[in-house]
Amino acid sequence: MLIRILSDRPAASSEITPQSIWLRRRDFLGAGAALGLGLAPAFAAPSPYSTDEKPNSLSDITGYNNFYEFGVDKSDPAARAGALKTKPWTLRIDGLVEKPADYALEDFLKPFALEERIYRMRCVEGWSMVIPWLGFPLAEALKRAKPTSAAKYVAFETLYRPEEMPGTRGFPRIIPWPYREGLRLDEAMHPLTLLAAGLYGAPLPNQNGAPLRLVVPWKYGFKGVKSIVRMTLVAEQPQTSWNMIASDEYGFFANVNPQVDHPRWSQATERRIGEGGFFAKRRPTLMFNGYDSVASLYSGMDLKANY
Ligand SMILES: Nc1nc2c(c(=O)[nH]1)N[C@H]1C(S)=C(S)[C@@H](COP(=O)(O)O)O[C@H]1N2
Ligand SMILES: [Mo]
Repeated sequence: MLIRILSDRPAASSEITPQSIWLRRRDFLGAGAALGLGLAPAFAAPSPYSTDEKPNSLSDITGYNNFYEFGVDKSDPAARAGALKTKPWTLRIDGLVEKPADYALEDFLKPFALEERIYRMRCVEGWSMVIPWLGFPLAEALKRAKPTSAAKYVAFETLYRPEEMPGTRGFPRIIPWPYREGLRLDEAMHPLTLLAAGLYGAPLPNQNGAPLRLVVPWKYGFKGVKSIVRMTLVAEQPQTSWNMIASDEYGFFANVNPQVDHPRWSQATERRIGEGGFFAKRRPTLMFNGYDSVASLYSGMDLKANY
């Protein structure tokens, strides 16, 4: 399924308007599926989970990134993540599961059908984008690993390979590497939560977290751990990088919430990347980034205390 949808080459921002080609290809594949040609179902119909908002351009998505392993500027990942070697890639699933394993990434991906999901993404810094991911629900991968009844959370780790990651070599260390994130098991099992292997119909560019990254659209972007090498099922809430650095600014839940300000700025509005210039109007930020179906995960919880 992967090879059927993905060419071997990541989307490159140097290509001429690849997003317009992508839009035409989607029409074409949709028509093909309607004719019973058995084309990739991912493109047969828009996912009910997708937003109908216009996706950001490929150059915005691949040129304005946070990936601190490659530097703290938004342009650093595009300039420096080319050094990251993503083949071969091993993914470990361990902890409280019946089937712990080290997978070669190709083997890990084989059972899953990639689906296109166009998601709104909101960074804690106050900007947002719309990104056409290619991925599959994390729940499917977790079910295969068979979490035991003791598993309550999933802990994620990014690759830590200083030779290829200039942002990890300096002092002071910005982040206690490897970059770590976590989800409560019910959040991890929610159908909106994706493991993404691609965007705009092609494999993930390195700066977006190749070869596999997490996407949780109702949470601030920092929960979306990139270039994952390990997922561990655990009983206790795991440590997460931003929570370790500044727990008063970045909580474990990190649900998008316009009513809970960051201690240093308001979260009530956001700037959509690619929209107008300096005077472009900011948009109101929506509770759970507009993904209301997740509200039941938090019923009875004080979302001001659990930010
Ligand atoms: N390993 C790692 N993952 C990371 C980050 C990072 O610095 N390192 N930054 C996070 C933040 S703050 C955001 S907003 C998103 C950005 O993803 P994108 O560059 O694909 O838009 O990645 C998240 N995942
Ligand atoms: Mo972010």
